[in-house]
Amino acid sequence: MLMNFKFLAIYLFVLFTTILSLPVIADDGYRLWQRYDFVQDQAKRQAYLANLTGLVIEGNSPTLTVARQELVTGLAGLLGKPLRLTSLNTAGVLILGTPQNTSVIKNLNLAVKLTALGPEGFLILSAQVQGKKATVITANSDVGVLYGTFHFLKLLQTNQDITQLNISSAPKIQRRILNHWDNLDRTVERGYAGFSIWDWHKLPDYIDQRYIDYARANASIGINGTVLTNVNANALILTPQYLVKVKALADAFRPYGLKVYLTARFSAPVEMGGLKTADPLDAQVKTWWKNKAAEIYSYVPDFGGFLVKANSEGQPGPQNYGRSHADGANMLADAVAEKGGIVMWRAFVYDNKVPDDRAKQAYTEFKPLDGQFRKNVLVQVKNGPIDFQPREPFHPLFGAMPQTPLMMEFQITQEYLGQATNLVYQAPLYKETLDADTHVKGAGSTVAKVVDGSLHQYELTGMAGVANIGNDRNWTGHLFGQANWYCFGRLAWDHTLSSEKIADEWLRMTFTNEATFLNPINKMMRQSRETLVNYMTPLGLHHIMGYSHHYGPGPWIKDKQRADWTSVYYHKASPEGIGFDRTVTGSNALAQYAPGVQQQFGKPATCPEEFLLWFHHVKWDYKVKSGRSLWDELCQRYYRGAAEVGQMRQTWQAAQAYVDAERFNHVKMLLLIQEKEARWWRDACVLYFQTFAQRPIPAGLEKPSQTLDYYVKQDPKFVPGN
Ligand code: BDP
Repeated sequence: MLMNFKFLAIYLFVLFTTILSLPVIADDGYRLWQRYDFVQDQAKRQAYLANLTGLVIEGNSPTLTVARQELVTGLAGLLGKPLRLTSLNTAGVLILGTPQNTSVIKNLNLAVKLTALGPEGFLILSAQVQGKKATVITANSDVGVLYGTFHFLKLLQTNQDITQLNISSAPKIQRRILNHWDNLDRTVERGYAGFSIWDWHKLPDYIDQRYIDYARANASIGINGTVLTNVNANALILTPQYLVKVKALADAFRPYGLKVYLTARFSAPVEMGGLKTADPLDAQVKTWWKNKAAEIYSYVPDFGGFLVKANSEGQPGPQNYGRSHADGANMLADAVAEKGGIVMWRAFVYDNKVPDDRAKQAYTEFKPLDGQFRKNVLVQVKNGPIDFQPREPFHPLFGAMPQTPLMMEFQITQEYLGQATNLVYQAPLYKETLDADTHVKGAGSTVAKVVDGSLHQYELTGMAGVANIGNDRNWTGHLFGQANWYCFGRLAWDHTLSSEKIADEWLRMTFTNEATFLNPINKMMRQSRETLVNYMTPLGLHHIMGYSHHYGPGPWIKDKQRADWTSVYYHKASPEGIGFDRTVTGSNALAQYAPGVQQQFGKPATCPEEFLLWFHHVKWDYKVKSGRSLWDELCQRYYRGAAEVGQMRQTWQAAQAYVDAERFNHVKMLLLIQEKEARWWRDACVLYFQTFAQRPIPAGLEKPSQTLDYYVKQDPKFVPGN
């Protein structure tokens, strides 16, 4: 009997480790980068085991409890052996806690190191503790310890050495927040990964495991806030019926350091409160919001605050009552200030009735308000002045509001980047904006320094990413969309990380540590955004996509209810040339930038070619840097972009041996769709612009298979997210 038992145990162990070590079992991508698969390299695994003989943890807060759970599950998967709680008498233990809750950590005298790390930073150290070798994960707060725990697990997931650790890490930006554009009926504005993950109908009683896994994933990359609802807001979320559901989510997220925020519909006092006005200077309105805030805090004591889209694209706002954005923001800020809440007031405003270049309007409205906002207001600015295009120059507000903390808004969901059928790794896009030089305090005044507060000594700092998450099994529709969620979090934590490093981490954790897989796929990811720019909007073109749903090409879009929602408004193609003159001879949007930027972008010869048609209207035979005419160059780029998607398919095909069949085929099929879409963009745009340029497609480039008329008549129905 005993023998049988032993045999069974060995059998189960072998079965377990074999299953864990199989590289090609099917996988639907649900586990994201938190797979914790068995470490294949035996020497590495042995070294890890020797340094992980047990876990010492004294604190038992909800946050430390989830940190312990994560370590136990993670290490069981990675090492095939459970991690036991132990005492300090053994060598090779892992010690987790803060100096406040763990006496041995207190005795290590880390105060100086810890002070520098602020409330969320962490230390991971190889140390001698009571004469024995140990690894210590510590911080000033439990959430810092949790962040350190995830970092430590990542070291194992990415096969790093853990014997000589001396890691200290702290976020450069305070508020690292996902913006969900999720509606209460579970549709997601510009969402391409199914329906909303918030199942409002079953909340508050049903806590889907997904909510926990969502919080775990966010904590693992340092995201500490989530706005649950669409910026095109519904006031219903502020009713008790929904606040009790919000509370349930907030409770589930709290151990992971993830705060909940809501969007505030500016007209809520009228719609729900029965008031005659929502005028921010009206005493009754102020009281209504104060009471509403107090009510929210009674459900969610650590509620983060409001995100507001006002007087933009038809949303109500203070201007309806002749008041300014500052009046509106301050009124809400006063309502949440007492409990430490903030207001994130969006600068995404433009008006069709204003006869000025749309790219100028946010600056025109907000710059004069600098210094007029309350201390707990952040103005949230999109990365570029139009709208999340494949490429835009940085928004001119960055650097222009020294007395108002500006928060970055990136779009993780790929509204204008091929939605969920295109593989586009966005770290290079985010980095391009963050590294851009505003020149406002001389060279080196990067956007990143504005956003992290170091340029203007902002007290509040933040970065928002419009989420690409839905209830698809793999969360993001396209498996590689996970890399964009991942890189957003990593860059919000530390904007100095390189796109390559972040992709390397993500690939190792998501797929494998094999160099023969990593090198080509990392390269493919880093190139993918430039590839997309080439087949969609090369040389500074922008906003030429399909109408309303924004899917596929639509450079011919004109005569719509709003000029600034058409394509011809932006490309201005004519028989002479193409491009939007934003210099002094045109809209002079360029004047909103510092002189250093103006000098560079002001002349076609010195303007970086990627922004040429953003700032200049250029003749078709203008000679670009390659020596080609503008027309020839435009064609070459469109063709290059589409051809590169073909190369991406080959690169992926060559990686087959390293990926399980399910995920391999998922990406493979999507790359085929992407290639078709890239050719569609290429052919439609080249044929359309040719009607103005009146020049042949350069020799050697294959002719489009269809006529322009064919492409114009394409009318995709029921595009998701619209
Ligand atoms: C645009 C989207 C629209 C959003 C808007 C915004 O098309 O759905 O509501 O941005 O950011 O890009 O408010």
